[in-house]
Amino acid sequence: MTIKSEYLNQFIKVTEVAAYGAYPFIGKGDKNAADKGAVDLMRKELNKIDMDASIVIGEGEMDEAPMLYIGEKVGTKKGQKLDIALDPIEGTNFVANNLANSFSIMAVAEKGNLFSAPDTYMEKIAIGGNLPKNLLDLDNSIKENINLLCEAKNTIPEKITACLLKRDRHNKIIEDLQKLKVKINFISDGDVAGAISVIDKNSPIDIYMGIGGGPEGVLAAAALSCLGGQIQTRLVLNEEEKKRTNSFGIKDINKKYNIEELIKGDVVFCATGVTDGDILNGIKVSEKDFEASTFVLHKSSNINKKVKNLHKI
Ligand code: VTB
Repeated sequence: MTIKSEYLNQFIKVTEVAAYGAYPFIGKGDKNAADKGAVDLMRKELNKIDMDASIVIGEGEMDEAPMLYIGEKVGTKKGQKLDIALDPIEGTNFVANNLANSFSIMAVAEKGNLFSAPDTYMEKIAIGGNLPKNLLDLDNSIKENINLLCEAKNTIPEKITACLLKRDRHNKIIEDLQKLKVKINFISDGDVAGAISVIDKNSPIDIYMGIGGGPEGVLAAAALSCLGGQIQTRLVLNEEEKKRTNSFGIKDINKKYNIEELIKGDVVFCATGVTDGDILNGIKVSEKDFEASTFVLHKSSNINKKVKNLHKI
């Protein structure tokens, strides 16, 4: 089974409307207000769609998120049974501070086909297409992984660019990469875009690594699975989270997940720019309408496009 292509424009509209919901909060210094602006409109739009869908990755668990919580049912309940992963605003700091590369993101799969990652940290390693399957492993040393990648790409570490979130927790990885003379491209936030950049022909990034959000890992995997990239992940839980693994439905907390275990079957991925960025323009508003730019992927129909849409306000 595949996701019916009639849904595509409706899903695109969901992230476009959500991005518009955050627009009034661009540069206003309040990331929670920006998030809420997006969540409110996103939920309304999702509930217009004839589908029987559940949120598997959303704003958090029911007791901490009033809307778009994990387990929430969305849609009219008529239509295909689907699972949804969403991040109404990926990069709330970027929106609050009017910085580039904030997106509203959603991935949709058929029921049961998305890994429901808890809202914890996740270790990730992602590489692009046309490389041997499961080439790298989180348990390898940085040196082993870089050498394997170099061998497969027929290049040398000096010519490899790695992308990482700039965080102190990555100091050891950074030190190892620097010893190997790998070029590092730091990002301050937004590791969905960071991980996807490994497959972008216009980006110099060869490998994405480090610890970011779990939900963001699954969203990145959704895009990479449409584009032929690879990602391996492992949850990183604190002591309190380890006690709650049952409620997360996770049996083995040390398990490494390859892309096929994060995303199965068909998938649709939509990301709409909120602020202007490297990949997409942000929301533009005129008197009567707003313009949104969206990156759209649909695995089974090989759709990989950027679209621009005008919506009436
Ligand atoms: C991560 C990353 C996200 O926020 O969740 C990060 O995956 C938060 O990390 O893409 P810290 O707790 O270290 O700040 C983002 O960068 C943006 O939501």
